[in-house]
This record gives sequence, C-alpha cells and structure tokens, in this order.
Amino acid sequence: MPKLPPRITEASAVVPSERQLAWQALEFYAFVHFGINTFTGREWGAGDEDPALFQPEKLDCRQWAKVLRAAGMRGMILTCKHHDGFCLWPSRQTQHSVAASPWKNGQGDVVREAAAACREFGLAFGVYLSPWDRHEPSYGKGEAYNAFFKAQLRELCTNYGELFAVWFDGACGEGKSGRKQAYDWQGYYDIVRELQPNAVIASFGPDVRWVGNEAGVCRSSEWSVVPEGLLQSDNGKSNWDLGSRKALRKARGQALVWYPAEVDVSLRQGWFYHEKEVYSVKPLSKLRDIYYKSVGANASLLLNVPPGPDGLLHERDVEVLISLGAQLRIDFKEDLAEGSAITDSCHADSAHTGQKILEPGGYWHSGPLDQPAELVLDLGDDYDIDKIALKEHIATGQQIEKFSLWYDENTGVLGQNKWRLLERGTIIGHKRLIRFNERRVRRFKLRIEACRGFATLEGWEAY
Ligand code: FUL
Repeated sequence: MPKLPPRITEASAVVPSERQLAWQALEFYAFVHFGINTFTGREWGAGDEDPALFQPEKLDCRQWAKVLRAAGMRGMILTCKHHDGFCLWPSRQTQHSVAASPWKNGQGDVVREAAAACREFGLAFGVYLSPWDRHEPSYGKGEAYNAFFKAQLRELCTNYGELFAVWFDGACGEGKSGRKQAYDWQGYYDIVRELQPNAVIASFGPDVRWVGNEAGVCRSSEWSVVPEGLLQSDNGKSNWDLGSRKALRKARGQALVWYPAEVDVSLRQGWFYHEKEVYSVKPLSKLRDIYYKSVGANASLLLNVPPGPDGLLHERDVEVLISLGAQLRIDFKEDLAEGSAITDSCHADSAHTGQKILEPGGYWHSGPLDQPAELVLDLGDDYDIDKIALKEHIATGQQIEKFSLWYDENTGVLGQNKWRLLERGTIIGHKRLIRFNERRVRRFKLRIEACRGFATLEGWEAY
C-alpha cells in the first residue's frame, strides 16, 4: 500500500466517544410517533388542535415495549413533542399537553409510562423533541422561545431516568413568510450534556448523523469519520460520498469527526398512524432486507412503529414485528465460528493475534500495514453457511477501506485448496453483514486490501 497522505493519518486517529460506542452497540431500536396527529390523521399538526382530542383509551406502553423487544430491538425513542407543540407529558411550560386532555382526567403522562415500560422490558429509552413548535406563541421571538424550549428539554432530561438519545428534528415548514426562530443549538446541546451525559444527540446534533433519506437506504460505504459540520440539510442522498479519501481531501481545512449514520424509516407509509395505511405495513422480507442493509452496513436502524388512537400497536404491525424478531433469531442462531481457529499474516503483538477476534473483548490489530493482510478462519469441519458478520474494533477508529472475502473450495484432495471470491467490499466499521448463496465451507479468508495505516477486527461470525 502506498504511503498515507497526512489527511488520512488524521482520519485514522478519530475515535468515537464512550456514548457513541454504547449507542452503536444498540444497533436496532424503535421510533414511536404518537401524539395529537394520531387523533387527527395528520402528519404535521397545525398547532391549534384541541387537547380534548387526545384520548388513547387503551394506552398500554407495556404492549409497545413487549413487541419491540420481541422484534429484536434494544431501545425506543418517543415523540414527546412533535411540530404541533402538543406535549405527551404535563410540561410546566405550556397548557398544550396531556394535562389539558380528558385522558386520565388530565393526570396522565405518556412519557412516564413509556420510560417505565422500557425499563421493565430491558429497552433503552430516548426522547424526540421538535424545535419547530407551531403552537407556542413565543416561537419566532428569539431568546423567549429558546428559554421555553430549554425548560422543556430540562424537564425531559430530568424527570424520566437515564436517556440513551435525544433526537432533535431539524424540520421546519414555516416557509419564507413564516415565523423565523434562531435556535440556540449549542445551548440545547449543553443541557443534554449536563443532565444526560451518556445520551447521544441525534439527527440535528453532533453524535449521530441522519443517513440522508427516509427510505431505509445506506451508502455502500457508510463512513463514521467525516468532515465536521454535516447536518440534515447538507446530508441528502445526493451527497453519496462523505468519507472516502477523495471526499476528505475535498473537505480540506475542515476538522474530521466521528459521526456515524442512523437510518430512520417507518414501518408504514407515514410517521404517524393512519387507519387507511394498514395496507402499507412493510412485509417481513422488506424489513429483513432493511436490517441487513443498515445494521449490516455500519449504521443503526431506527424503525418507526406508530401506535393507533386506542393507544395500542395495530395487530398487523405486531404480527410482522414479531416475525421479524423470530426471523433474526433464526438468522443468527448459531455462530459456527465460535471456538474455531483464526490465523493471520501479521499482528501488532501477541495480545492482538487473529485468534483474539474470537475471544470476548479481544481483537486483532495488524500493526503498521504497508501491504495487504490476510486472516484465515478455519471452522474445523465443513458447514453450510450463507452469512458472515465482520466487525472492526471501532474503539480504535475506522480503518478498513477495502477488503475481499474468499472461501476455500473443497477439492476433496488434501493440501490442495482453491480460494474462490465471495465478496469484495469497502468499509466494515461496527458491523458488515455479508449474505451469499449457501455453501458448504470449512475455511474463509479475509484480505484487507487497503486501510488507514493499520487494521483491526473484533468480530468474525459465520451462520
Ligand atoms: C421529519 C418530521 O418532519 C417528520 O414528521 C418525522 O418526525 C421525521 C422523523 O422527521 O423531519
């Protein structure tokens, strides 16, 4: 491999924060869009809706949590306040909340119930709070609105236990002649850091990057190290290459940051529940594909699941979510690489040999690499395999730029083996899932063909 440009050495040294590492391990969690829109059939409420409309008679956040858990998810982010300004908790900053609705005689608190259900079912809990507020009269009045918003944020960050994520939505539909509010983003971030230091700030925030579309589509190379300053507005689908050597060179002068991707997509057509959209519930095959192409492409998957006006997930949604969980459990039931042997062409030291990949907490470190490295996984016997999972040790950064995966075609003659190509790829990152037609294989070879000075691997699974 040719000598590294200084810009790439710089990228190689960028590592995730502890909170980003913890978030990345969640991989798959739910978005729950629920609020006044659930009762009006809108996607964007106008802000003048009557709180009396909010009457989820059978609300059962335990049902949500139970189903999400069964679907294989590890967390939930609830829309505590969407653009309409209606709060799912009794905010002291406004009358426009559950406290003004007949539901539970104004004594209810959906955020509290959702947070408790998450804790009970072992899910992490996060909050979505929309800066754009169409109800609040101070919106557009500068500091007055920022103070209002910060006070709401403080309530959510203080009263509902540990949060794993605070999701700020950058959307605003005020238009040219509408109200203009200058958001104090840094002030908002400071509050989250002060009160919830372990929470990532997502989407319009510094820790987790919106993938750039709502269709569940990732880039083929989803880099976690990108130039600073990418936010929703300039992260669209047209911006296909964010972190390659070329992209980093082009962004000369900009600092480089760890800013990994999150894929947000809805189970249904809309983000909120609409009765007539039951036909649009995505089938298992589509959901499974989205999972492989997001979680398996170095991104996390935020799948939106909207409860209906009765406060429950619709049976159709429940059914497909449960089958998704069952399918994923079958897909990843038995890791045949467990207890196998891995040999390497090089390693930094004896504590980081290829074999360490298969030990919990262990990882392979190549040491300085100026030529391709090779690792061979020997399963000890032939097995029928159709999936491989690879994981870089991202705590020391994202390094691998190009790899190829090979399998040993069983010639039946001892000592005579032929490596056949299975897959060529670019990045690996937190996780790369590779699917192929089932083959009877004993040995796989991974060739690291380009990297940023060194390479690591902390996981290699075979199913
Ligand atoms: C967008 C919003 O406008 C949608 O209503 C939804 O909440 C989606 C997740 O983000 O910006």
